[in-house]
Amino acid sequence: MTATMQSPIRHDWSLEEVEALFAMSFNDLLFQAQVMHRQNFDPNEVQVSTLLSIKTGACPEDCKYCPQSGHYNTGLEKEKLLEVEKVVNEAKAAKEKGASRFCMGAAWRNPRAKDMPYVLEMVKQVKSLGMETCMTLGMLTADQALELAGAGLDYYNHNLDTSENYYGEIITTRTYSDRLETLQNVRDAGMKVCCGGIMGMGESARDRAALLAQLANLPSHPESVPINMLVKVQGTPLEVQEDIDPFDFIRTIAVARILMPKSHVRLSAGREDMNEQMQAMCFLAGANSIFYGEKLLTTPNPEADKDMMLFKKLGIRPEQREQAHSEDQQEAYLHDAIQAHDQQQRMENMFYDATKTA
Ligand code: SAM
Ligand code: DTB
Ligand code: SF4
Repeated sequence: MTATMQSPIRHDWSLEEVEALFAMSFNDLLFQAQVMHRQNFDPNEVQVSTLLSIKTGACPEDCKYCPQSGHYNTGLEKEKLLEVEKVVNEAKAAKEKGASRFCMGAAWRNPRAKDMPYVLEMVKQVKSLGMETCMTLGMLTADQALELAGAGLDYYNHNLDTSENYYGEIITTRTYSDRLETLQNVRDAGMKVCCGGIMGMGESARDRAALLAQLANLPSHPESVPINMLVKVQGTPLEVQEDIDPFDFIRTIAVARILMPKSHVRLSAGREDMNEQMQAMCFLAGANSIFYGEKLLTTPNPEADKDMMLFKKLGIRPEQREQAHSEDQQEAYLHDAIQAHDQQQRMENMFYDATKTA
């Protein structure tokens, strides 16, 4: 495929156009998504991130899907903000198991001023391990976003979760525009955006199309687009929600790939309830990132060994960290430049220059 044949990056998708993609025959849609995927990525590489809950439960928000909301009784044990050292040890363990990005999540509406020094220190220390860093802490002011970016945070995760229309059915304690404002603050601070949603919350096909259109029509596409399948947790209002049809979930991944060709599309929460064949179809549809490690924030995720076995069966490799390459390259260039400079100095010292006066 030559570069000239690549489809342009668009930010002007109409809802009807996105619905038309969803309405394609399954095979045609998957083929189109796979072609798009191959134009932009190595189809056999998947990025792996590990998640850690740095502050668990007792959240003041009322997100109907969430086991951590203080509004519902899910039997979850609450935990205060973890110590920096504990977080860094978890990050080291994740790195040893092959994760290239470490994502830290807190059950907050937003971080308080007194929390900021601790989270900034976490970012600095995890980053110094050579990992990419990601945080999801709720809403951010412009100043907080700048502080996190200053500490070296690479990604900020803040999901739109569903369409603007359906949003009020799921969350009442903050608005869709609050979410868009945080996303803008993250962008303005120069961080990469991780933003997606949850499928299977009782939303319509039109809601799914509207969420993807909203993401694709942001001024810049999120670099990372998590597509979560609802994890039904006992005690939450969505505990009894009917399952999403697996083909509708795979279609959502494929449409996300087509709308946001250069973004990593993450096959996010819900993999515990998917068999290997379904996950393989999600990769075929263009998913190229997963959460890796036996726990998401509070709910189970497939064991790391099981994921490595699946990768082996499918001939998939974990994606290496981009920045690490460029940092190594930079170091190599610097080393070469210093050597060349030294060599020149030595040469200059060997010859007497008659044109120079003492
Ligand atoms: N409190 C912060 C916030 O809401 O922005 C950060 C943590 S919150 C748990 C991060 C995301 O996890 C949510 O936006 C939602 O998309 C996802 N999530 C939470 N519970 C989930 C569930 N039961 N199933 C699938 N995704 C879930
Ligand atoms: C995202 O989109 N999914 C992750 C991450 N961003 C923070 C969280 C999934 C949470 C699933 C429920 C739990 O484990 O508590
Ligand atoms: Fe709180 Fe985030 Fe859960 Fe909503 S999704 S209840 S904000 S932890």
